[in-house]
Amino acid sequence: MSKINKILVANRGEIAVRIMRTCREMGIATVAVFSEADRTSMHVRYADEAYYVGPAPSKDSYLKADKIIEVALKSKADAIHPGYGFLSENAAFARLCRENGIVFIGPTAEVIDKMGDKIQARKAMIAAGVPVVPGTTEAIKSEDEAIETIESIGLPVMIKASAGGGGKGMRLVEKAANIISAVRAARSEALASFGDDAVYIEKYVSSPHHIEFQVLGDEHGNVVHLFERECSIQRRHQKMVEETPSVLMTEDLRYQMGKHAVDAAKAVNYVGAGTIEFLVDNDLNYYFLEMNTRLQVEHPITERVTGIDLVKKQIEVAGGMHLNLIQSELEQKGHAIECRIYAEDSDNNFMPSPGKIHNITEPLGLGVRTDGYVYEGYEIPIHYDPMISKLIVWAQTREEAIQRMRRALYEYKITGIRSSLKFLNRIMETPDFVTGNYDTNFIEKNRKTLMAESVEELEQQDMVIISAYFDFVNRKNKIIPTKELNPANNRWKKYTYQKNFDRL
Ligand code: MV4
Repeated sequence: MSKINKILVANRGEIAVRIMRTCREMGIATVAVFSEADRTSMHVRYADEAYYVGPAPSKDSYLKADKIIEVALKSKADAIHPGYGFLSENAAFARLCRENGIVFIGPTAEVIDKMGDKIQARKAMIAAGVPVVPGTTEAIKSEDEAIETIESIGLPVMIKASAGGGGKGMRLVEKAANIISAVRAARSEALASFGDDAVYIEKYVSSPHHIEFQVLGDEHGNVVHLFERECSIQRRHQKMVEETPSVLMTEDLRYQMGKHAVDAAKAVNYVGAGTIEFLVDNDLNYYFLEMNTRLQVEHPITERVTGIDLVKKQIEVAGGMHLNLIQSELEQKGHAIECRIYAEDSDNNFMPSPGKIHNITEPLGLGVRTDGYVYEGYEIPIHYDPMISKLIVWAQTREEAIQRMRRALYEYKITGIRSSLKFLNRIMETPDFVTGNYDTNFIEKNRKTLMAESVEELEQQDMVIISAYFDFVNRKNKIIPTKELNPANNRWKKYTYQKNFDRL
């Protein structure tokens, strides 16, 4: 047992603030680290102490393991929380913490290593009786071996980098004639990206759902799962919307997958918060895909339906405490949805849109949570992830949660930069989302309607301006007609508000 009194948060942005909020509730002091580009960032303001660690590029600051350890020692932090991204799944960093007597809030370096190697992870899962996608259990040694593999498991297949994950270094092979060139391409891409050219082959699962289970483990061998998250709404391996429970799930399937998620974590003596990713096909067959050994971006929806603070649990078990959770007593209450707000232009090929936040008004009210960090006048740096906020809603039913999300998106205003707010609203209005009839092809399948600017949407934009204007006119108890549909193109006419303003 090690008492944790002070935590260094080796991260930035919304997740750094999220972690520090729990630290504050637990009476734990916080240490921030920041790069040149983050001098005015919210996590620096929020922390009890903050230390400069280097220039703007991540590799010179947030990825500088030695520098971060040095700050932890200097500030007498007992533990380091790595958040997600950056050093969160870096086994060498976890080892370095241990060697310096600092608690790494996460699993052991050995477990990070094992799960980071997708071939090793597959082997461990097979040994634990967890279903994996049919395919090879060793790295492909020769081109002949690749051909033999497709002869035994059939086409199509996916070639994947053992050191990869999250979609990097993947190749789909549909025709036998392409296998050799695909293996070569995957190998060289893997070598270039990860310094390791080991690849393996899996049977291709078409139109799968991405469903993941949250697990928690402690040093005393206790492991529970906190149910699933449906994460199929992604674009280029970038998640946009997550929800729990999954519409696809039955009680029986949840029980089976949950049991396998716990078996997976137990097989590697997992300590901390982790995620078991599954692919689920249309016949509800499910396969272990990979394990993420970190706190995930989408963790708040799990917190909302289970009532458990995942960061608090991470800190407790990292200090050697018992989990104190009993599987049979855990329940999913109601429905939670998360929308990720990116600083990007959804209507212009999702181009990043860094810049200064002119105005931000976040939604409030029943069942709404926002995990963000930007404020009025803040300039979003170009060097990091473009995600600026997460909007999480909860309601008793899925239908009500969707309505609440629409309401919250309506209230959310960000000016000065482009954001994905409009795009998210279109997702909330897409019939396949509303009915829950979607898989990982959702964005591609609904591309046309997701990109179109509907009349309703233009109306809503107009309403934004009108409601702002009402603040003024209401004082004189006078409402001026402010909108008119242009019959020529069915679009709302732009108004000269200034003129009306002058008349008052
Ligand atoms: C697959 C697959 C189909 N069959 N593996 C993409 C991210 C990486 N973690 C694994 N991925 C996939 N692996 C087999 N054998 C389809 C995907 C995939 C995907 C998975 C989850 C969520 C979105 C996805 C989008 C495209 C492809």
